[in-house]
Amino acid sequence: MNDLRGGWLERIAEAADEAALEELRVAALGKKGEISLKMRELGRMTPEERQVAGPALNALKDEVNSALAAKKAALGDAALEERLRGEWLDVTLPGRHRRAGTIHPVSQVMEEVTAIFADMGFAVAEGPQIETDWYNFDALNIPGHHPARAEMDTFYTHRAPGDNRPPHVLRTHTSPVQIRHMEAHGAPVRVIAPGRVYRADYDQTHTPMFHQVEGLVIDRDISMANLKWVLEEFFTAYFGTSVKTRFRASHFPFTEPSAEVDIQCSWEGGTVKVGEGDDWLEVLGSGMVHPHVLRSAGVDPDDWQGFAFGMGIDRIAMLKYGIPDLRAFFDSDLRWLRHYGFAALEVPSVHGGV
Ligand code: 2NL
Repeated sequence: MNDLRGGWLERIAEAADEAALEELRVAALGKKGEISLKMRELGRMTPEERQVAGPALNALKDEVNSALAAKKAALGDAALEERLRGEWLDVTLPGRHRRAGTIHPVSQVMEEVTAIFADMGFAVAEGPQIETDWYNFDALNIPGHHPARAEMDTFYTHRAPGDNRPPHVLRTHTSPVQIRHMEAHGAPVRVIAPGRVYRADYDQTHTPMFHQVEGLVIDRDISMANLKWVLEEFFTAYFGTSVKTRFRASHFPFTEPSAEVDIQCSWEGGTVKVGEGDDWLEVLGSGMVHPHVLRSAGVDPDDWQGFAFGMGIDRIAMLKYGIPDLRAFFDSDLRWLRHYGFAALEVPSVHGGV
């Protein structure tokens, strides 16, 4: 009896998993299990023998049953323990950082400028970046010998020998967009033309690709007074309520008369602040559209007149957001944008010279 007991308890203690334990249960206490068969033998014993063997077998059966139950619980605990070790999760770890993209300052300023002119009733016109030299120069009253047309300043597309199509250029301003607009829709006109333009120039204040917004208003009696109001309204909205502007006589082939616009600024320690001080910074060219230009675009200058203006987006972005080197716009990256914290900075500044 003792061998029987020791044997089963030992095997139960050594069972590797629940399946092995179940096999042991069947082998010991199942219908044909060893202990069950022993209990069946009780019937063939004498009453005296049975009085000894009966309680002993019952006790053994109880003991084996509780050993099985205890081992089963232990195996279950061990399995849970094992799973918990594998599925361990450190909820105190910091989250995974996702870097957010930002709108490029030039794009943002384009949107700001567009929104301000939209409030004044201007529509947005768009056109090709590769233009014929007619739309880019001739229609704008820029003669063939003008220095701007020289290959030094303008990117010309390649022409194979014998290809006699008119020369094409990367547009040097967005004026051709407005010529096309006048040609397609006639007068009256109230549009702006924002977009990329190209000039063969590269230093701290010039990049070969930059951004411009031009504006054009044509109607029966549009005057310089309307031009002045629209531009003052624009600068007030863009830079803040108190920026002073100054109109200075100038010359462009496509406008007559012509004026350049300066905004009030101060220079201190090599940085410029817009809207204070006694200095002036040139930001825009403008004038009354030359009759030759209107005629080139199919608009009769005896019936219609108007104003046009052009300004550099990159320049006004630098002024508002304090970016010292124009090249940083185009050959830099997010680290640079973040450095300038691309939200409006308190102190707009550019490099020491303009
Ligand atoms: C500048 C000067 C200017 C214009 C652009 C223009 C367009 C048409 C007709 C007449 Cl369709 N003029 N545009 C006029 C005056 C000046 O730009 O310094 N821009 C940065």
